[in-house]
Amino acid sequence: MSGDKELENNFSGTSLEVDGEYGADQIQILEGLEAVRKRPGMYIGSTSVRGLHHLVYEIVDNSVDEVLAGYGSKITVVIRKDNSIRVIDNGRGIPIGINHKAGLPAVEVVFTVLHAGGKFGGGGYKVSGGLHGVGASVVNALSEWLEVTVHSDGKMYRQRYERGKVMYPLKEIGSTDHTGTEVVFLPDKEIFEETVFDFDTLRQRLREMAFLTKGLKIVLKDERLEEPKIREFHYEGGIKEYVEYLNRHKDPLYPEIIYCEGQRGDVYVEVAMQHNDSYQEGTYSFVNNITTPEGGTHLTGFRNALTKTFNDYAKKSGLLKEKDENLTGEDIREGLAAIISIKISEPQFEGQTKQKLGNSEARGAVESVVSEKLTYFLEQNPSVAKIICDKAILAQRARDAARKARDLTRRKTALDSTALPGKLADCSDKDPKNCEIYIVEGDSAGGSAKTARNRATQAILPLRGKILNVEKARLDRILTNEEIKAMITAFGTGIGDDFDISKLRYYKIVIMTDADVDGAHIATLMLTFLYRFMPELIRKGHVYLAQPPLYKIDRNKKVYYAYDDKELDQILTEIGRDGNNKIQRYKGLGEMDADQLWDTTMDPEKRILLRVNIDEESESEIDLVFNTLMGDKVEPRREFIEENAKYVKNLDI
Ligand code: TSJ
Repeated sequence: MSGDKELENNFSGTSLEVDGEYGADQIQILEGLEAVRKRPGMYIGSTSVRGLHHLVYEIVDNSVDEVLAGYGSKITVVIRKDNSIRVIDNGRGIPIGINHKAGLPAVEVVFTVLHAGGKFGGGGYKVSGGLHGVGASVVNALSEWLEVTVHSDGKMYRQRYERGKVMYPLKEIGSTDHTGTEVVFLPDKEIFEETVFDFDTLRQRLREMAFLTKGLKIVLKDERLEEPKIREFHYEGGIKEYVEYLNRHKDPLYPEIIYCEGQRGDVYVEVAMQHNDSYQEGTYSFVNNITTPEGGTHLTGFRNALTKTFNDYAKKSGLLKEKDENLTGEDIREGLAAIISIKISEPQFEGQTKQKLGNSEARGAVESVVSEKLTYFLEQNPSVAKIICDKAILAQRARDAARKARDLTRRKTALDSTALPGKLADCSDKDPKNCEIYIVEGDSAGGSAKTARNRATQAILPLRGKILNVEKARLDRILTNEEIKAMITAFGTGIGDDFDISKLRYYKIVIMTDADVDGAHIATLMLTFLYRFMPELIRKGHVYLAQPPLYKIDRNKKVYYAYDDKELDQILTEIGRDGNNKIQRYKGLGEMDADQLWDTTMDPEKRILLRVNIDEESESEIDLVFNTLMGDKVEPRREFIEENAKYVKNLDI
C-alpha cells in the first residue's frame, strides 16, 4: 500500500487526469472539497433536513450501482444512536489499488476528489449519475467524520476523514472472509440546519429503491430506539410488485400486471401497469432510479405507445368501429396504475427543478418497447384487452357527457352570475377576505347554523346526507351531482382547467360535520372532492374543519363544553365529580340549538378551526391516503380517519 502522502491538490480546484485499469480512469476532477463546504447547496440542493437525507441516498446509490453492475445483493442502512449513518453492501468493495495519475488508492480518490457525472465504473448505468449524483466526496466534505472499510482479497482496509481531510493513509486492519464496502459518516453540524434523521423518510425512499431494483434486499435499522426498529425491502418482482403495491387498497380490473421490458440502443426500458376500478391515473416515472415528477420524454413515449397500441387493437378487434372516434390517451389511462423506469447512461434533466427528462432517444425507446410488448400482450390476453378497451370506451362516452354538463354550468354562470344555489344563505359583505362559508352536514344543522351565524360575514351551505365519493364516480356524474354543483357555484372559482382562485368568494371554507365517525367520513368525502378538483384551495390554506364539542356539562347553571374525552376528564377533575353535573353527549350538530352552535363552533372569538394542508413533499403518499380512505374497504378507511390529524394543523382563531 502506498497511499502515504496527502493529496496535495485536494482543495486546489485544479483538474487532474486520472487513469487506471479498474475504471477510475474516467473520473473527472472539477474542484476541491473546500468548494463543497463553502456552497453546500450547490451540490446537495439545500442544507435543510432534505439535504441531510440526500447524503444517505448519495452513499446508497453507489451500492445500488454495484448491484446493477451485477455484484452484491444486499444493502444495510443503519441510523445509529448519535445520528451517524452506516451503509454496508456485499459487492466487490471499492478498489483499493493505486490510481496511476493520482498516485493514490482508488478508494481515497473516490472520497477526496470531486468528480462530476462519474462514469468511473465503466459500462452499466450509474444511478448516481442523475439528479443528486454528486458523489461520495461531497458526503465526505459535509461530514464531521467519515470512515470507509473495504473488504476485498481476504483483507480489510480502512481510512478515516474529518471534514473531508484524510486522517491517515489507507491501512490494512485485518482479514475477512467476504467482500463488500462499509461507510459510516456523521453529518456536520456546522453545515446542516438539522442533523436528526427521519426514519419514515428513509424508509419511503429505500422501499422505492428496492422496488426499482428487483431482487435487491435493503435493510433499514434504527438503533436510536430502546428496541431497534428494522424494516426489510425485497421485491423479486421489482416494479411489477410496485404496481401491486399502488393498487393494494383498490380493486384491479384484471389479475395480470402488464409488464414490458426491453433495450433500445443505450436505453433500458421497464414498464409495469394494471388498471383499477377508480377513475384516477397514477403513473410514476423514474430515470436511473430517480423520480421524475415532471415526466419528460420517457413518459411521452409511454403515453404515445399506449394510445396508439390500444386504438390499433380496438379497431382491429372490432371493439371500436371504423366510424367511431379514436380513444384519447386519457380514456385509456383512466384508473391506470403504472411505473415507468428507464436506465440511460447520460440522462439530461431539464426544467426549473431539473426533474424532467430531456433525452429525445428515450421517447423512441420507450415507445418502441411498450408498443411491441403491449401488442403482444393484448393478442395473448384478449379477455384483459377487452376489459381495458371497454373501460376506455365508457370513459370516452363519459367524457362527452361531462363536456356537455360543463358547457351547461358555464352557460348558466355566463347568463346569470348571481345564479347561486337555492340552499345557500349568503353573507352580505362582498369582500371575500372577510367572508367565510360553512358547509354543513344535514338540513337541520344547516337551519341552526343559519340562525346562529353572523349574517355579514358567514354564509351557510347545507348539504344533504353523504356527498358523492368522487373517487368512485365518473366526471359526468360528479358534475351533475346537486351537492357538488352547489359547492362549485357558491365558491365561484370553477374547477379543473377553468379554476381561477381570484374568483374565490370566501377566504375561509369551513367544513362542519358531526363529531363522530360518519361526520369524519363526510368531511373526508368533501376534502377528497376539494383535493381532486380544487387542490389550490387547500394549498393556499383556505380550507378548514370546524370542531364541534363532543360533550356539554351543566353544573349549577354554568355550562362547559368538552371537545374530546380527555378534555371532559379534565373539566370534571376541575369542577368536581359529584351528582351536580349533567353531562350530555352530542350525537350530532342537530342537537345543539343556535346559541350553543354559535358559542362552541362558529364564534370567531372562541371557536377552534383546523386548517387542512397538504405536505408537498409527500403529495403522492397523500394521494394514496385519500384513496385508501375513500375505497370500499372498511379497514383502510378506519386507518384514514385515525391518521386524519396528520394532515390537519391546529390553528386557534
Ligand atoms: F462511494 C461510496 F463511498 F459512496 C460507496 C461506494 C459507499 C458504499 C456503501 C458502497 C460503495 C461501493 C462501491 N460499493 N461497491 C462499489 N464498487 C466499486 O466501487 C467498484 C468495484 C469494483 C470495480 C471493478 O471494476 O473491479 C469497480 C468499481 C466502481
